[in-house]
Amino acid sequence: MPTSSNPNRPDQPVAGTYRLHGSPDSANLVVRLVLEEIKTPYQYVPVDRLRSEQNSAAYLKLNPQGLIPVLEVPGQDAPLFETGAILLHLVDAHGHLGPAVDSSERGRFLKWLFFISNTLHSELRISFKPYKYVAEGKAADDLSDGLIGQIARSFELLDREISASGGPYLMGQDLTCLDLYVACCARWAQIYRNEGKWAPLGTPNLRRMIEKLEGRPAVNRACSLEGIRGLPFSEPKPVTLPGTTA
Ligand SMILES: N[C@@H](CCC(=O)N[C@@H](CS)C(=O)NCC(=O)O)C(=O)O
Repeated sequence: MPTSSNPNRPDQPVAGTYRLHGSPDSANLVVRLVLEEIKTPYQYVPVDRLRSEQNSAAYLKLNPQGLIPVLEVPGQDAPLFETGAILLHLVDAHGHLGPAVDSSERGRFLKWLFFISNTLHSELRISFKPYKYVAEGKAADDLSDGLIGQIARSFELLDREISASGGPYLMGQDLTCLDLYVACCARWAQIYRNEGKWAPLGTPNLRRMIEKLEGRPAVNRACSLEGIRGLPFSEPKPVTLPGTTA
């Protein structure tokens, strides 16, 4: 099953095909995991963060925030940005990795999707770049450390929810995009500016879930395409490809 059409020529759009704009191990990882699980073709368009390409005039037309990822979706009147919105669109468009609109599980799914996007992912982003908010040095270190304490509490909530749903996933028996999103957050909480601050040791249900994901072929394919080596979630190592440090 082809997963990435015309991967070598992202400058040549293929009609009717998704175009994912991203840089290695950025938030596009979550979208790529979902696209690979859905087994739908897509083109990957690299954004060079070392050259700050996300702030170029061309990229700002796709996402005026200058943030990665963007997904261009055939049939939509504008490119999609915001990871949570992209996931929700893909789940609904493909009827996969999340409950249907009329399902009794839909509300539970939505509340955790918004929690992961609005709280967990947002706090992680600030913990990586506290100097955007306070002076670099002690203030930035304190902010980043304070956030990781809050992030640890969010992972504990998610751990309890996996237990309450019966596991092995957040929604119970079925894998959803929530699990893939949480696993990426667990990855990022252990590396980059957060090295050594948190590990999924006191969250056994979460740990089992991320280890289970590491056995999935689609997860391994997506991670390999992002330049991620080894166990991506339980023993993450930063990627060393260009464009990953900004
Ligand atoms: N709320 C956004 C956050 C996306 C985000 O923070 N992207 C980072 C990469 S992981 C980015 O583009 N950073 C570039 C920059 O800050 O200039 C989403 O969920 O998509």
